Amino acid sequence: MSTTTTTERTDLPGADELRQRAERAAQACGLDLSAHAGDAAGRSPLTGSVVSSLAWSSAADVEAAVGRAHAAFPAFRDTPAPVRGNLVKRLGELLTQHKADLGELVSIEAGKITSEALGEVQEMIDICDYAVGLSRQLFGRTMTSERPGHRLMETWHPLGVVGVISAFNFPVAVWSWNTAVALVCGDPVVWKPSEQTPLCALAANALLQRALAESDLSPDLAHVVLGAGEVGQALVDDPRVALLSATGSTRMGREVGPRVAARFGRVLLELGGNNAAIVGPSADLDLTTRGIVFAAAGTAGQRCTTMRRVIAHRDVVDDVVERVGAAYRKLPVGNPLVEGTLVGPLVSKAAFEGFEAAIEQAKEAGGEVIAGGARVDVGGADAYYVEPTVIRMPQQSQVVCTETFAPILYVLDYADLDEAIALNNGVPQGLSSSIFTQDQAEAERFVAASGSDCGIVNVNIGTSGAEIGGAFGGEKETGGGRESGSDAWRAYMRRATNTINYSGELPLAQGVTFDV
Ligand code: UN1
Repeated sequence: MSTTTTTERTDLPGADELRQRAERAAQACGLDLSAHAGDAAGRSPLTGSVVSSLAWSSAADVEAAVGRAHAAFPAFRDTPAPVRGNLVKRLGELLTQHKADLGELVSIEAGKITSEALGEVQEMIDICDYAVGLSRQLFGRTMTSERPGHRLMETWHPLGVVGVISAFNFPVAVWSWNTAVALVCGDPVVWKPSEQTPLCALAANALLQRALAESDLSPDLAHVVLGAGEVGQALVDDPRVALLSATGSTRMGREVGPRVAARFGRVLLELGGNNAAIVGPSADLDLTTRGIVFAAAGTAGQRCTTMRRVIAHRDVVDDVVERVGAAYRKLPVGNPLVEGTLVGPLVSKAAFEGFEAAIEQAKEAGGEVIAGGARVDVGGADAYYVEPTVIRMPQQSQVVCTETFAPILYVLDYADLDEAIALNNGVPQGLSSSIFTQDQAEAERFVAASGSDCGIVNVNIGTSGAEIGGAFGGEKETGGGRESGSDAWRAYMRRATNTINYSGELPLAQGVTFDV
């Protein structure tokens, strides 16, 4: 049964119109498309039609970009942090001005519904605001010394070139988390976006280039390199890239992490998630249902924070399944550019195949499909729209422990909270988690050290849609990195510990004597 409910949702723009819309939006952001023309075809997941023909970079181009960024570093390092903050302030203003343009590109290249695409640009504006404030708050500590007439202090200094590798699902926001913070910290950025979303990346970078020019700063402080394997590898292996911040699959992180470590570079990894919500017996089930449906079906299940598992108490599991199933059957799937659509396309054929295979495996493991499960006939043969799917599972089998980047929600049940927490933690990934409960003791147990083992632990809210003010990232196979707010900025700077002796004597630490 198809869940599409209106013709607008099935009437997608033709190939020419879609391409024109993408080009207009990119040009409105100041992108000179002719300067990037080439033969790599970029396709929109809305219909599978070509929306860009761009030149991909070579490994030599990456080397040159890193070289120019590296050469621009010393002057930028010496630019006062609040002046660097002014640059980011200007970027935030330009993003505000071009929110609709960039949002449209995000919809066209990543397939997000308009509201979520605009939300992504808002997230960029928010991190710029945050970073501007941060530019006056790159605080170090002072410590008491064990020696008389001495003082200990920490100073934080710019690190060097930051390499950013980002994924299709947050094609511009993840860059902005890294870039806004890196820039106030005094670091140039070289960015390899997803091959799926090159126009978004070039358009966002065009806005930053404009902010740089207006701030009389070097254009070499920001570069985009387009391409796949060899381009990413060149960035990973370049010893001048002081920090590599990579978002993507656990498989990618397993490769990138050791390579950067082998050259003693720093790495910040934001990898897979397999996020669960526990639903306690006291949960407000109206709120819970809304929280689950947004987190599990929103963005067509393609956030790393997407809710993939519900672990509901035996007393409420049937009710939860019924409510979530009913909500899923009404979800409008289709053209993400029209108002009212809540679920856009999957990004690719491979994503669709992963969706189908996971449903088959779940059925083999005893799963019962409660809602969804089928492809929706929208956008033609080269577009992959699916019904968000709920599957009741008898236990946490292999397929449930695997991240499938599609809107599949597995429902498990539990008898006591310890069991629920063990299920929450019983997967290799550790990004996000939540509990829906009105029992304060349950909530406290979930957020305590012996509760959820994830980097994000929420109460009465879904697993996705984090604000930029907190540190974002997770544990275990999620990679351990933290981006965005709180003190995540420290990853983008180097710390020096200074001991200042104003005593006129030379007492040694630990009481050591060494008289010469
Ligand atoms: C991602 O899916 O890679 O918390 C990032 C969220 C968003 C960011 C997701 N603010 O869902």
